[in-house]
Amino acid sequence: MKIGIVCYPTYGGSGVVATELGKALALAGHQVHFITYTQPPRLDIFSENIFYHEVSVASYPLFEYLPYESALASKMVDVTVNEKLDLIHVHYAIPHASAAYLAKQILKYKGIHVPVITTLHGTDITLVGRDPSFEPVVTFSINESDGVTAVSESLKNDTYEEFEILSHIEVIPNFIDLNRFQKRPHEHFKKSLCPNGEKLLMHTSNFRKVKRIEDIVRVFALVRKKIPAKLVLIGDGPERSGIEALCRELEVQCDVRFLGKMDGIEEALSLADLFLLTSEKESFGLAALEAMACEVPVISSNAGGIPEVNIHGVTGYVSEIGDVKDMAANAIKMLSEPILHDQMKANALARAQEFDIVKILPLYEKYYERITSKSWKFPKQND
Ligand code: GMT
Repeated sequence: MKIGIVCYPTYGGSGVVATELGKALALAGHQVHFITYTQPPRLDIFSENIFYHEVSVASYPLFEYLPYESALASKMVDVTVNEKLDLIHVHYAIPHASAAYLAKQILKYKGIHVPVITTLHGTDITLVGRDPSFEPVVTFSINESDGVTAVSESLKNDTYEEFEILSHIEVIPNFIDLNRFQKRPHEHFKKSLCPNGEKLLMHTSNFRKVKRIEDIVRVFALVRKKIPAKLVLIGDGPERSGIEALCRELEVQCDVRFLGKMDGIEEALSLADLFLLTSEKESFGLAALEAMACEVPVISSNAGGIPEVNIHGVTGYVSEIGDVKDMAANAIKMLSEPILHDQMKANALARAQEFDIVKILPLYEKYYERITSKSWKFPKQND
């Protein structure tokens, strides 16, 4: 199949899922055309089946806001016509689903029909998409997609609750490449971070408000009162300077390391004794799954789809959003009972294996077949 993938070329989240999906599809023999405004960070391989088409927006003094959506729709038209795409798969509804709708209408006039699949990832529904400045367009473009998937049951339910959706939403969970994400014990690195055998707590994210990173620091401060521990925070974003200030206020700054944005995150995750994810919104929690694949149990909130990934009492513990005391108590319990900790590490890995890309890829392929076969096709002009 010839598949166009539209996504945000960002570290983490929907961009990573889209990129990894495209790479796996290419490996399975499909031809994959990425359409984004810059090369996605994880599109770091050479493959004869992977193509990259950059969207550039011409600037003009009149444009206070660059019309990215129009440029994206034009690029989708161009790639569909010239590469004869069978399908366009857009990740994150805003503005990809509406740009795809526009591209589809333009292609119709050229006698070409290309089905569009929209994958909902989270904040496109639970946060940004609900805003009145986007809601009508999001609702319309979801309903006009030929296929719609959500990355968790929770996100599917939120979508039906928040929007007037007339179409079926298929849940296809996020996945993990277990060849890449596996425990790689580098004890000398651990020793440099935790020279006196301290326990290592870790978090990775884009440091946005929804992640409630202040809760992570507060949990850590409580844990550190009982157990010698260090905290490593990976990633960067708008909340970082406030979090640095909080570390100083709680007098834990000497035990907290900020590592910034990292490639090869699995190397760092492998060192952790525990992963923290305290978000107030999280449609899935890919970061937690990546940690679990590296045999790291998770202390998390119960936001959105997190409990579908982190099983309470099995792969870690789940607490109410903001219940810092409960999260800290669970972390202390886990870290002070070696048998329990070891069991949870093994359970975390076993749970992660259920999301192995090898198991999830065929779900996408079957879904693609279903959507393309039900779509009526215009005869292609140059075939
Ligand atoms: O977590 C973020 O803020 C990034 C965001 C994105 O859209 O890139 O991530 C969302 O999609 C990920 C991949 O499907 C999910 O694992 C995250 O849970 C989801 N984030 C939120 O719902 C806040």
